[in-house]
Amino acid sequence: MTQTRASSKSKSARFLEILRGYSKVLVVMHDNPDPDAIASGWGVQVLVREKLGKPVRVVGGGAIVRAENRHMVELLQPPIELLDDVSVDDDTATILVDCGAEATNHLLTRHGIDPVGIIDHHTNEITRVATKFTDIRPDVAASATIVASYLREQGLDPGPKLATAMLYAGRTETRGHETYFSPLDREVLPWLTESGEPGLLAEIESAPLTQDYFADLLLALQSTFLYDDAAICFLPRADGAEIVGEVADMLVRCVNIRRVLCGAIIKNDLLVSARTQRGFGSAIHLLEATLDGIGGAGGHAHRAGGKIAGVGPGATAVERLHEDMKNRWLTACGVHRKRGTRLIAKREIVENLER
Ligand SMILES: [Mn+2]
Repeated sequence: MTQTRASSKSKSARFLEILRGYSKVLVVMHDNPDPDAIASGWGVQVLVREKLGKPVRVVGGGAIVRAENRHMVELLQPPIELLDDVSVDDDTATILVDCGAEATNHLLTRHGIDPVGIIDHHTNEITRVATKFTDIRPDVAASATIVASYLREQGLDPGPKLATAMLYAGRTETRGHETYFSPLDREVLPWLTESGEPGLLAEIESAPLTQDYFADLLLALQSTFLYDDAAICFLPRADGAEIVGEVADMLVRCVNIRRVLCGAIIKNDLLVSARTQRGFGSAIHLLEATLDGIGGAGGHAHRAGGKIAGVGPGATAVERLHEDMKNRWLTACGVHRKRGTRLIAKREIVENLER
């Protein structure tokens, strides 16, 4: 809901006022935190530490897999912790950043803890959970923009590393057709640029890649099928969860592909990523329709991700799941074609191997 009565107090002032009632703060990022979640959590940590002097931990579940994100963490050293478990007492203010209370991909949902506050920019957010503080702005490119605006309101200098993290968050969130800036982004980005380091940004973006990454990529491209303008790729192998989204980002750049679904089984889950080109449907809506009744999805208009938990073992179960996902995706996309064509012709792949 939008605020109906204009408050004389800034958002950041109200946020800090609520946190004053607690002795410590636990900032929770979504699982497998991305640059936006990391930069947002870090920003809240600096804000609370500087203004209230209270202890703050920034935590998230899962892992950081994407090479650029790992490199970002190495270079910038954000004060984040990756955990499997959290326990929270009444004196701890839990703040969710970059995801909603009802999203399934964070530690609080899994432990049945309601957040005290939410700072986020994801769409389709329903908040049945009664939070004391809610700042959800789907029009803003990155959650980090919102947190940066708090620092700015409070007259705090982010310093070169946090500013770089926040700039990188903005960069990653404006990729793949999510290329909009709200007035707030336009206001905050030049301010962050005053402190951010272009050299560090460049280093992050050319992060070293493992040999496994190239193997994942090669086999993914060989496993991509086109059904009219809708593509599907089930990665035969995935060294980490993030390759799924990266392959989707790459494939949606193909001139013949307007919509793409990528998936890979990691541990016992099928992780999926959907991408759409601008003007060719909403990735989150298509993915929600695809996973209806079998899994959960989250994301934005042109970039979305989801998961089907507990995929049965064995090649037959996997085969059946792929077939089911293919049918669901094509139905969601309104594509009637049942036989796909390969992105790269099999003959070419085989000939190349025999050379
Ligand atoms: Mn975000």
